[in-house]
Amino acid sequence: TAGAPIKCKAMVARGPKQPMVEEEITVMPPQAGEVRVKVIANALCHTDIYTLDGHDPEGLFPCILGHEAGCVVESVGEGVTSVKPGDHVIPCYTPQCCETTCVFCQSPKTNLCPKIRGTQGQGVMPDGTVRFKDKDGKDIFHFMGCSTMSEYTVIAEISCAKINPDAALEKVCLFGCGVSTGLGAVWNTCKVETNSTVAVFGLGAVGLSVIQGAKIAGAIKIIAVDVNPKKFEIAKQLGATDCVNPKDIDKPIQQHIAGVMTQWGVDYSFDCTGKTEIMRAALECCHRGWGTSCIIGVAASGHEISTRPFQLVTGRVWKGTAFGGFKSRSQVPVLVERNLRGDLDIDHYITHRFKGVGETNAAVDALHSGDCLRAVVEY
Ligand code: NAD
Ligand code: AHE
Ligand code: ZN
Repeated sequence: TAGAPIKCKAMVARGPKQPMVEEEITVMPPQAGEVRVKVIANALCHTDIYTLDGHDPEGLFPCILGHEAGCVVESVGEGVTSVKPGDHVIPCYTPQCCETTCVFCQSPKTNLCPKIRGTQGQGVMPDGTVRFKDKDGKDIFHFMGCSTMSEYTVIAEISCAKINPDAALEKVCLFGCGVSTGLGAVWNTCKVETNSTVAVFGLGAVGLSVIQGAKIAGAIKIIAVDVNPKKFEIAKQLGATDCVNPKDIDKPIQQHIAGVMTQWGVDYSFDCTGKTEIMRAALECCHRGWGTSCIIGVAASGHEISTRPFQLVTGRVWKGTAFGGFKSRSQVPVLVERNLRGDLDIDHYITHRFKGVGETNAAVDALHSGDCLRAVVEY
């Protein structure tokens, strides 16, 4: 049953473009259909920084960011049946209500359960209120239904993926966002086939997991594109066959890929940069007649994509993905099992480790350094 309020440390984002502030906050008990969790480790994703930097049209302040975490259930609210105190869970910003009346959960075509999306975007729990109070008793907003830059947080039961407790939470937290997204974009959203050719733009953890997923899917040519050549070594280790820096090419990168590196373009391409001009290049380097380009990157508020409609008339397909199309509560535990069995390694993404929630700003600095794939902060 739900307990008393908990006082703990959290990083509060007070406003856009400001460092987060370590504060003592109060985390209220979970209400009906909610779960209070102790966060064991949180990894930074570029999307946290995008919202902190003021680029998210849904960004609200003050808020507690963070959405890639490994947690242990502390207490549950009324009516919660799928998890109990002590269970290990990964909070998922794409929930899965599994209700027979949810046409999204019932469809194999999507993972976009809309059950709590409205309130999630407003920074509140499904009943319209928050569970976080600052030291003056003022409300702090939630973020992406997770808010894991806090020693304790409250999430909806339908956002909890219950995982095997044998998995190290400070590692498998990565399945909460970036790595799952890249793998799923390849396997679920695009269904990349054996012998396909692939181009990946942006070699952060998301782009590199696209490469890892494409290699597992049997792609024969994987072109890795980044303006930071320091990313090429790990890209090759994960399966990239060719690496290219657009700065070294004297023509638009799409013309180099479709024309020089391949004859007609690639079967599949992925934007993992969030930059709309790169999204265009990714579409335009696709194969005439069938090439499919998948947008994964999140573009800044106000930025829009464009291309000549002729690109689509001549058979290219533009699509996008959220959380790689994975249905969170049923499929995240399967990814964790694959990792435990040793056939889905993710250790290489963790380049930086920090201790204590108060070190989260140092992790942000690391992510900006250009050498960082994932910085994991253990609490
Ligand atoms: P990251 O910052 O670690 O990686 C981005 C990479 O893009 C960097 O290596 C950078 O050097 C490279 N890059 C920047 N400009 C470039 C250019 N002009 N050409 C080629 N490469 C360029 O970020 P990440 O954590 O890997 O996330 C990547 C993107 O995916 C972000 O936009 C993030 O918000 C988004 N994202 C989306 C989902 C989803 O569900 N759709 C999930 C997770 C992350
Ligand atoms: N809030 C932004 C959109 C942000 C966005 O697109 N988020 C991705 C996940 S990024 C994870 O690192 C996503 O899955 N979106 C689907 C959803 O329902 O939020 C905006 O433009 O308003
Ligand atoms: Zn993310």
